[in-house]
Amino acid sequence: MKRRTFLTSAVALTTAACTSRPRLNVYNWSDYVAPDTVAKFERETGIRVRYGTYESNNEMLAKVAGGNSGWDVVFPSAEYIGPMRDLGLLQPLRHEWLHNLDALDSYFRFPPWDADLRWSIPYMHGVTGIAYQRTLPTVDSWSALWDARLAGKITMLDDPPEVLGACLKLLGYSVNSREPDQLRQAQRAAVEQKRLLRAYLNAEARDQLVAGDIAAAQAWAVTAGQAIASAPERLAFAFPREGFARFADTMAILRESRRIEAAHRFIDYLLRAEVSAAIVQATQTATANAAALRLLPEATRENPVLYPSRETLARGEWFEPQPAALQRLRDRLWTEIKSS
Ligand code: SPD
Repeated sequence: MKRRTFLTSAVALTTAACTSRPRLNVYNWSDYVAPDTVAKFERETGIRVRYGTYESNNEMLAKVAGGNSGWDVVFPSAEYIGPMRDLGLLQPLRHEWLHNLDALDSYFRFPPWDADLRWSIPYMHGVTGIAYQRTLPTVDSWSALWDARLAGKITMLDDPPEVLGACLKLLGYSVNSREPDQLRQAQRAAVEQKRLLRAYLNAEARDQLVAGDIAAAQAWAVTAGQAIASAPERLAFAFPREGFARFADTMAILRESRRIEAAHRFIDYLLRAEVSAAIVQATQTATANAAALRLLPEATRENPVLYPSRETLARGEWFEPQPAALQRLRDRLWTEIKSS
């Protein structure tokens, strides 16, 4: 075969392969789908998925902020939706392609951060509290994470709003405080705490809790729930009496995406009650999907770490986006905490 003919055939073959097998790039938190969720979607739709995971909003944002990351679908926490939209990073959603929207719990159908779900679809939710070893005396306050007797066996989340939020709550303030003086007091509490810390950890805290290397950890309910499921006799979760943050992680499509239809198909697939229920069973998360919840066994629906009572939840606060100047102050305080 002549070189020119060969090249033409190779290009034709490659083009055929690309057009016959559409692709989608999905970037999600770790442990947020069941082991077979993506493979089943690929089999059902013929869409090939490149699936990557991250451990924090900042990690995701750092990748996608430039607008040419190559990812299509991401899972930002609720308070990141407004800022990401304002930075032009998000694609408006086409509800006519989302046939399973009615599966959502009525609260999450009209959430305060994106009331008409124009930019994001709620996926999972939870609270941030304290995962701890049952051998400790009563843990019911953020002050447990400042207990010098636990030095070297305490971890905090590697997440600026969460750490500042816990410090603000310890001091009796809102996690969303916009008072520079309160934020500076919170920073001092974080710096003072640092000498007691083993590390700032997100998902990695789970295995260390199970192994007994961590005595008490600031943890997302989902991570704590997974750890507790592995060692229920040894681990427990506290909703601190001073109050705590609530989080909702959402599904969104990046403005840079050239695979908008496939991206909507993936989101709609995750909204399907059976798919969502299987994810919740496999990952021990709290879902925003009411239809999925109805399919789950009572023990899952009534897991008090994932689905606490209305009274307990009333002590929580959703994170809110911050005005730009205060966000810059918070970023600076966090950098100083990390480098102190
Ligand atoms: N492994 C999944 C953990 C998801 C936690 N999201 C929490 C966001 C808090 N702002």
